[in-house]
Amino acid sequence: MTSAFDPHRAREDFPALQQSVNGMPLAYLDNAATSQKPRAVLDVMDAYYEHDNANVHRGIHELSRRATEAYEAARVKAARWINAASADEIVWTRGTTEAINLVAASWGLDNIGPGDEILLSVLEHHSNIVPWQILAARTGATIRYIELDDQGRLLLDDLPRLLGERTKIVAISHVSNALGTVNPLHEIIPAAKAAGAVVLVDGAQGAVHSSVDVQTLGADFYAFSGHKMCGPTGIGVLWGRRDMLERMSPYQGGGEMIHIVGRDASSWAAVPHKFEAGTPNIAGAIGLGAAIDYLDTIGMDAIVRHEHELMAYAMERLRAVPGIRIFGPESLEERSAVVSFTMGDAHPHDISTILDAHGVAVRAGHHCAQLVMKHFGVPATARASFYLYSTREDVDRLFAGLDEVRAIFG
Ligand code: C6P
Repeated sequence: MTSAFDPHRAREDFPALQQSVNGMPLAYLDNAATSQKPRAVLDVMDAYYEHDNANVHRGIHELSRRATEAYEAARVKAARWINAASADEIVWTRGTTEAINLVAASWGLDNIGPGDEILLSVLEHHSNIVPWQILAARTGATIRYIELDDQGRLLLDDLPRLLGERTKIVAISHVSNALGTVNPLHEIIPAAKAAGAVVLVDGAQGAVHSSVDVQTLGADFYAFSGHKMCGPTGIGVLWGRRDMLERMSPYQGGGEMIHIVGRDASSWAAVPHKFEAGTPNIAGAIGLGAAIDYLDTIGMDAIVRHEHELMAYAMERLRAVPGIRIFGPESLEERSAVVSFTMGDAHPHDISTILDAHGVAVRAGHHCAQLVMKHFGVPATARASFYLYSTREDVDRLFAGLDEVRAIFG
């Protein structure tokens, strides 16, 4: 299956990729923001609403039984996707952001106090900074940062100095969304663990482009979003080691997360339901399950190989563009399917607007990573990001658009 992978064939599975934008066939290169959805996912979600729509875990009737079965089957698929020991370790959330907020509010408020330290990196997305800042403000804890080198790689030599007995948690991204840097988790996690810290991995850009095995990774929490890996928006996963989840307080109170409710106090349902108050995103979970099935038919090995080849082609061409500044690691081995760049005096918003006129979609801005922009002394970059259905033709279209940027801005 993997050797026969053809991105042109895969594109046919994605209705949104069949359209023209501004009179040109769409070259969608904003996959780090969100991926397109294959027909298989759209069909499964339609079928759920057309035939099985009911609330889960609440009714004994046929539709509720079907909805519950499909919803819980998706949890098993999500567990398999990251090789979790059990589906009970999969907590459905709205996405990576909510998963991190859940840990900061629940584990954090129970375990962090004045003088404790939270270790982050300058590479982090705002979703893996701001929840910790809120926690630090509430508890009197201090936030420390792993700094970056001039290629946007973590300065790991500083780790022994940064990790100490006060470090209660290390919250680190698997892959940077702004630069594509793949962080060496195999070095960071053992060092954090040796210092006695809990480790959370922001896997929003990690679980999409690589096989994740949380049992060998050694972290305590891993968070990811369905919408970046062919699934719908509004659904994501917090994986937590079962013993951690069992010791944690609930995040929100409401229906579904309780065992018994009394007048003054209540007891909680078992994990993962303890963290899933209220009617969940049932169609979203089922859609993410279908996305995992779809990705399984292609195989992560094929996706990784394809993205690697495409990145090699894109980087070779990009490096030859006059006036371009490319951010992030030079080595493809340290980089995921993302390339951030600026061009001379052209503002990244202008680059994106010109590319859009050519039907090429890239993101421009700070990418919710303002600390990264500050490190490089720029307000924004343009960012092209690839996925399984991206092709060399997409890359060529990007270059044709950049030619025009050069023609306008010199
Ligand atoms: N990055 C991007 O364009 P949510 O929004 O909860 O699904 O994911 C948040 C998030 C957390 N961490 C990382 C590393 C991310 O890349 C993202 C989402 C998108 O780069 C939208 S800002």
